[in-house]
Amino acid sequence: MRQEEALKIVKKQLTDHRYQHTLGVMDTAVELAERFGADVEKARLAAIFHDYAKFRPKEEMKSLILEQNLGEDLLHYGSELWHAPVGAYLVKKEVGIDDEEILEAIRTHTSGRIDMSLLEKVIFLADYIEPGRHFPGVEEVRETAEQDLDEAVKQAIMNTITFLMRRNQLVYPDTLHTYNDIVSQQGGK
Ligand code: DGI
Ligand code: FE
Ligand code: FE
Repeated sequence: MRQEEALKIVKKQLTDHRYQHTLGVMDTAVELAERFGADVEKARLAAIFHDYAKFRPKEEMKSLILEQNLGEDLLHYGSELWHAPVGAYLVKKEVGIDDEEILEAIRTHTSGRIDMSLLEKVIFLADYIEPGRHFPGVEEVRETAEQDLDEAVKQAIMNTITFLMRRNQLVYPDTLHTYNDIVSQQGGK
């Protein structure tokens, strides 16, 4: 699918602010894919559709998670997590994208997971560092992303876990697994 067609489809699902974020994620994902050798066209499409389900009503997302077996355990954690797996499901069903690597990158873009592919890391990181993001610590992650993809993903996930803990929010196990997986690959114990 071409960029213009994909953007036209996703624009209808999003607020203007979220559409601008999506454009930022797209440009950043393309840049990261080029830098680290991921498939640029897959990165572009995954980025365009990563937040496709962001504005679906919670009840709809809940029903889809249960009926389509998207991971019932998600319902015990923050609803902010739900749009990622629901997005992967709807992008396949409503948009007709059936590339499993793209769908998986959409599915894991919020929490990450163990053994993330290069494409998944690119999308996860692009979502965190796109130019419209202004979290504390994002500038350090942007600098790390100039050279070390895994280290940048680790820094982003550390920031997210810290943010959640400070707000007394539950940390989804996959979020912790992402952190542990990278640290153990780096030789940590
Ligand atoms: O959809 P975006 O805002 O672009 O970004 P995102 O998909 O990374 O979602 C960010 C939100 O997800 C933010 O409110 C924090 C939340 N989140 C990320 N990991 C976890 C989480 N919420 C909970 N409860 N647990 C997590 O592990
Ligand atoms: Fe998201
Ligand atoms: Fe996003």
